[in-house]
Amino acid sequence: MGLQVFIDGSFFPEEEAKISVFDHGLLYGDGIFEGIRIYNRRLFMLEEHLDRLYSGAKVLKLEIPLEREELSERIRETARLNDLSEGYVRLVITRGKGDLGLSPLNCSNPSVIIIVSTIQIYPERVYTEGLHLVTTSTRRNNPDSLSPQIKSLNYLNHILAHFEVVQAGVDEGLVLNDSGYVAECIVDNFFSVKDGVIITPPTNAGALYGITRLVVFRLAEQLGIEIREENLSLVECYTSDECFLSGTAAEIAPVTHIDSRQVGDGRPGPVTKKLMEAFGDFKRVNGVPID
Ligand code: PXG
Repeated sequence: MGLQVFIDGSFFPEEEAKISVFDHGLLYGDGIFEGIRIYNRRLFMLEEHLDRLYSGAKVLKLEIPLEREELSERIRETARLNDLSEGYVRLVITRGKGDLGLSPLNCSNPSVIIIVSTIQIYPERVYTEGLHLVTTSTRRNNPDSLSPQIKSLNYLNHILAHFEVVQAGVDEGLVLNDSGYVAECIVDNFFSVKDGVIITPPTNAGALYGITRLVVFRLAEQLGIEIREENLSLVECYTSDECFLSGTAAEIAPVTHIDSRQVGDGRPGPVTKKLMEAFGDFKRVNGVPID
């Protein structure tokens, strides 16, 4: 049996899982999403993902048609049905079907889509050897235009940055904000380590309030490693002792080269390795069981 996709209360086989061409998610990118991991038959950090989803919906005046408890139950049901012990949940809320004008007021029924599959965005080797980054000329959205805190269905900013990564022949991009400070990576949060202290850009510098970033804060605290939110310049990144990134798809991954400069000794650093190990343990036992 192929994948079973949840759309608005029913399950459909992957090939038959379709939405209207009049859905404003398609026509205008009007909607939001979450990417959630399943580890060991548990939905990792589910509550935190739902917090972010419902906050984004509130900003966009998007009425999620399911109460939080019911949505949570539907996600568990979809995960069970697809029987993946290790997997990835893509939860999408679109504005729903409307007419060809952009007004969301014409869309009376937002859609809920739940896809459960797998995801791997980097090859295995980067976890032992480290990622090479390039600073992209595409900058993070200015919060005055579209808050980077909203995980919207419009990722064109990130897609343009991704083209630059491909052109440079590297693994990932470092994205700056309008002030020239590091915001984050394209779909990950970014961290620098200097003299044993972890520094990461504050969310008001254009970093998404990442759920894995939150886990990094918790693990650092448990491990007794100081972690601070501060603006990071490129010079500070180049001269870090070590760097790493975090994200639902990436987990925690070492960064060893930025713009053709070697970070530290060019190998994954000790703080990064400690966090990766702690994350490996943490993810096995935390999360909402799908059964
Ligand atoms: N910044 C941005 C812009 C992101 O989109 C993160 C940081 C990391 O946040 P989390 O909460 O995941 O730790 C993201 C996450 C996908 C995909 O399918 C994208 C993300 C996560 C999972 C899958 O491209 N973005």
